[in-house]
Amino acid sequence: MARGKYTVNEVEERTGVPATTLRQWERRYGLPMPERSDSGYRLYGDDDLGDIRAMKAHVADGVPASRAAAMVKERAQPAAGPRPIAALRADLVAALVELDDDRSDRVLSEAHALHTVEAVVLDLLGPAMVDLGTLWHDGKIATTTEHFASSYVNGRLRALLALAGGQRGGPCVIVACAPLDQHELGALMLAVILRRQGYQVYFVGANTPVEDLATMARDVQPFAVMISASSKDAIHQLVAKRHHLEGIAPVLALGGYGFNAEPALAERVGGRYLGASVPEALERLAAEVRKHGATGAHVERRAQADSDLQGARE
Ligand code: B12
Repeated sequence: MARGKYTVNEVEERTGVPATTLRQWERRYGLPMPERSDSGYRLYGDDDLGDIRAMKAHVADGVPASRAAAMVKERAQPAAGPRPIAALRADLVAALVELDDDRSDRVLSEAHALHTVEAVVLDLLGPAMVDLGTLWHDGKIATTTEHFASSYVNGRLRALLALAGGQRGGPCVIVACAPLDQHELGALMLAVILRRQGYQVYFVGANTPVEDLATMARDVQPFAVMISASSKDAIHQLVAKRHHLEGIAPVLALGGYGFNAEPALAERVGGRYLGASVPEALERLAAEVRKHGATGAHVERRAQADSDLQGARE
């Protein structure tokens, strides 16, 4: 027998929550999720009524609707161990959609208490950005909301990058985005994880001119230059200027949304596509480090340059 027995108007009458609000809660927070009749009408059950009343009470107490929905869902689930990343991700997305940075901070504090930095970065912040991108792409959130969320996540990632320290002894890597590419969050995530693995990372960020990148590489002598590109346009910028990238470092690694869609384009830039997932990319990078035995050479060269400079100053 079907669980749903009340139409949306009947639920409005019984709970006092307007039908428009019920549909909004469903669209935004997935609560309640009524069944549908054969002709597509919403049919609510007694459990749904209970959830709606609980939600209404929380909202009347001043709890933001997204948090209220999360509280009702939590209550509906049997008490279990730590909240999984997927639940935290939904909560973070809801908080950012509400432009609520205090609540976003609380979700992230919980995430850091329960999970590794790698998991928070790659399984929570990254997918949350993709969720927000989908909401924006589908016209469900405003551009200002997407910018707010990007800027919030950017701030958190930069804090993590700073916390990971300078790692001056490790193999040196420059992380940059392709020319005209403003998407730097993926590259920033990569930079955080690289530092935590002991690499000495120079994070250059968005929209980096290739000529300047080549100049910088001559100066800091990196073991790898890692470039992120999120679109075909950005990749075409790299292809057009590929002569500046030749021999820029023992490893020229390419990645990001654009290369994930078409890995073969990496060859046209003269570099190597390391894979869509950061752990996979880092495994391949580590294999290159071992193959070149380059850590020492590059680090020593840099140390020599530093001490020459020091000598010149004395
Ligand atoms: C946030 C965002 C923005 C923000 C960026 C803010 C910032 N400071 O970074 C802003 C508002 C600036 C923006 C602008 C635009 N955006 Co935008 N944006 C996004 C969004 C929502 C999230 C991007 C993100 O952070 N993803 C999460 C990270 C984790 O994923 P990632 O970048 O792929 O990175 C992962 C891996 O690829 C890997 N990785 C990344 N780099 C590298 C490098 C190496 C070497 C390696 C090994 C691995 C690696 O590590 C990361 C972690 O897993 C995406 C949607 C999406 N689905 O991604 C659209 C998206 C990327 N944007 C898109 C578009 C079209 C635009 C605009 C053209 C929109 C416009 N009309 O103005 C402009 C372009 C601006 C420009 N010149 O670059 C499209 C791109 C489509 C395409 N391929 O051409 C997307 C996919 C949205 C869509 N579905 O249409 N955007």
